Amino acid sequence: MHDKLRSHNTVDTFPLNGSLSEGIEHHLKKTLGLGLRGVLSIKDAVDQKLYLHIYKSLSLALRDKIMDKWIATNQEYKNKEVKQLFYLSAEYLTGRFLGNNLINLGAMKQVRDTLDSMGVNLNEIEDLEMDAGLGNGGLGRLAACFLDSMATLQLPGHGYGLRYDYGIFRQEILDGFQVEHPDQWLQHGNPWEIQHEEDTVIVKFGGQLHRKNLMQGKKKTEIKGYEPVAAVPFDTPVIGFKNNTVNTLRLWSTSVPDYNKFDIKAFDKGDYEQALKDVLSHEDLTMVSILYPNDNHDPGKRLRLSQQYILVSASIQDIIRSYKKANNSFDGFSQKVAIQINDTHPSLAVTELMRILVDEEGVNWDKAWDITRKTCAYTNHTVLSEALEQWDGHMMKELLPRNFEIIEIINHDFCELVWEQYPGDMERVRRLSILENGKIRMAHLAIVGSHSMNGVAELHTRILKDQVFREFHEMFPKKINCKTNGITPRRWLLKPNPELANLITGKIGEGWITDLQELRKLEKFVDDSEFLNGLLEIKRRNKERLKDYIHKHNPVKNARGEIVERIEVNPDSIFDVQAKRLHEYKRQLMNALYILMLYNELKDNPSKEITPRTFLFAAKSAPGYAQAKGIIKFINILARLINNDPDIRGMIKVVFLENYNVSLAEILIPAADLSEQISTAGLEASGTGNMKLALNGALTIGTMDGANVEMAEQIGEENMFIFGLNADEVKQLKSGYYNPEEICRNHKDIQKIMDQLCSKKLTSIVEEREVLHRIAESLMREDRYLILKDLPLYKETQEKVALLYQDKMAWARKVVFNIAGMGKFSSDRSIQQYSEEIWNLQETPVQ
Ligand code: 26Q
Repeated sequence: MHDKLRSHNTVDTFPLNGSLSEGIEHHLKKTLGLGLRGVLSIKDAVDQKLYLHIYKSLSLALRDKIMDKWIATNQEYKNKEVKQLFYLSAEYLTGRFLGNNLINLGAMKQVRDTLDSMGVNLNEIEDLEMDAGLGNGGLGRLAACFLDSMATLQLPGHGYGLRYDYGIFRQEILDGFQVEHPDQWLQHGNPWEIQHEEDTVIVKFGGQLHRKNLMQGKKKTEIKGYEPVAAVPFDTPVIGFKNNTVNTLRLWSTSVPDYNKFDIKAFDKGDYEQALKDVLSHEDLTMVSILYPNDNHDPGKRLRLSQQYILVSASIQDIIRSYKKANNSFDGFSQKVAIQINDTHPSLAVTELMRILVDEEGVNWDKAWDITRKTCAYTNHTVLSEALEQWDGHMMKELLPRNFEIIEIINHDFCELVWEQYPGDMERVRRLSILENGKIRMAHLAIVGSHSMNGVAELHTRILKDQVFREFHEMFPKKINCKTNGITPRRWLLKPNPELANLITGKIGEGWITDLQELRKLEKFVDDSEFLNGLLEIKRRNKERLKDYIHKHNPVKNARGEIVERIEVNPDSIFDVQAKRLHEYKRQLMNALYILMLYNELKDNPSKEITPRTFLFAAKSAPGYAQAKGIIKFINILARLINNDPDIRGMIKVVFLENYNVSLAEILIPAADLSEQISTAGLEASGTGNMKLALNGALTIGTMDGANVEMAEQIGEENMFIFGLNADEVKQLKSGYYNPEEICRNHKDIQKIMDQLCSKKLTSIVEEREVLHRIAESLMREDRYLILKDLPLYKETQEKVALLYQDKMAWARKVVFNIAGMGKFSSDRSIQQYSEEIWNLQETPVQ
């Protein structure tokens, strides 16, 4: 294996010395009890091949080492009485902890050497850890990057979330179809978390409201006959990069789950409710907790509402409990506490904070409302209407009677305000109202209950202001603001691409790791051929590492799961990567259709020479999203057709990488030459994979959408492959006339692929023909995402990509401008802006 690729040489700063071995041995012998079977040293564990135990005891030993910093950080925040930020998110897609913690602790080399001296390879130990996949995609990974940046910037900021028993499903591709398996990430225990039973809180569901009369005509509301659910917190340390800060990610668990009750067969069909309903009571239902595998789609399920309320109620209770330890009035609450609501999933934070302040702490309504709005801020991540959460009013009233009542009061007051500002405009009141048609529009609640709503890129924020929430913007012109997303350079360059990190550090020093704008200095070296060759060689080695991974871990499997074939890819070909959740608006289908067109050209011209290319797809589809699953099947039909056709002479290859997750991303992204960011303009709020790929030296082919627009500003449009309709043109076309059949009439190559999809040419299997037919039909009937419209320009642009790749040095020069332009897209910059413009935190170094 390419060991060099995974070691790195930034200077270690954390004193571990011999004490680390002692720590590991202590945990092997005593914590894990292996002393009883004769394991008295690490060597003994190695001899007995107890690698999982080595992983666990190493992690526990490291956790012991950071404990003092963790305690000191808490003390510092308490003593200085600094304002603290609590990031509320239903998702944290953190991936593995061990490698990342070693990097941030500055202990990677020592640990690698210590283990090497005992004949243990750290990489193999790292691979034993399960990913913490407590998120779907971009939103969850963003939350994880933000935690890393807050700790690195020495800001008092913590995460609250849910400790799902099952994270995002494990995906298998069998006979080209996606099959889902439950993700048992906790099956071997989790050495990074600490359970705090003493901080258990009770979350109340259902019940009846009772009014008590107090003095001076005041009333108090109490809930009686509710169903209590105990939420137990588990804390995970969030370690800053080579500083003393250790913040906390606190995840709530509601379960002593009975795994036997969980029907795994029904789970496979993607039907969570059914999987659980028959066998579990409502009480149990809220106890086994599962991540909903939908991204950008809200199925409106009751169980999901329960989860969201557990997150919100437990977290707000916890925040208030610790606030009260240091304060005896709520007057200064918003000077000490900030709450960031990550999409609308935790937007009940608004009503829960109101409920506790008013009902339990006796604060009067107007004052509580003032505190709530000054404390809360909301981030929007989507403009897709099917993703905007709306809860059924009856469901909410039954499950959360007091929170529902509070929504009614807030809405009443808010509608009155609208009416005052726009007298007589009843239609406007209706459009802005939180409650409409028996539904609660959670985004409206979040906007009204916060002092800030931010978009995640400039274009996205423009669309929020001018279109989706135009009338809110009119009423509160200062509320909507932009915080362009970013990624942490520690996990997305330093850790997964150590050779590139070293090459960069050799040129400009290691300042870039915590100040990514330093990368701009690389522009000086665009004519330095040694540097350019270095970039190309490193990319080549990263591609070989991916080639080995694919050969070993990504074989073609039949319906029974038997291996049919091992896949060989050509590292001299362009590695063309589209890795993201599968969604129609992201247009994986456009990429696939282009591949079919290219295949046709090669079949028509058997002697044609092209730039060899490997098309790599990685994507999970929501289990219930039939069209997306059909596209996965289509890509795999293409792969079978093309990879086995001798006429193609290996010039193009199609590979679907199964089970895309953070750990696979860390192998895939450093190996990419070309990054596919081809969403229908206006629909991808930001994207963050675009940033990760460019930072690792891939060139982008993309539309002017999300953060691509700002990347083009930083990198120079001439150093990217931008094509297609822009957001304004999409809007215009959608409101006017568009006939996809016309595109077919004018483009013979497109007409041909549509015919193929509807004919028997691509496959002889009936079930597969139906999949292809459905795809063709959706394109011809509506083509909602304007795939056929953009396809001709996409094809033209892909031809430019192929041409440029022939000139290695010209390609490498563009790579330099891409990496050099990525400074803006550090999550450190995003967090600095959140801190200064929304949260008002103070940098708080720990001694
Ligand atoms: C909602 C209701 C019920 C069940 C599930 C959901 C749900 C869950 C996850 C809805 C949406 C999500 C995730 C959305 C998401 O990841 N959005 C992405 O956020 C990124 C970070 O800001 C952006 O870069 C992407 O553009 C955006 O698509």
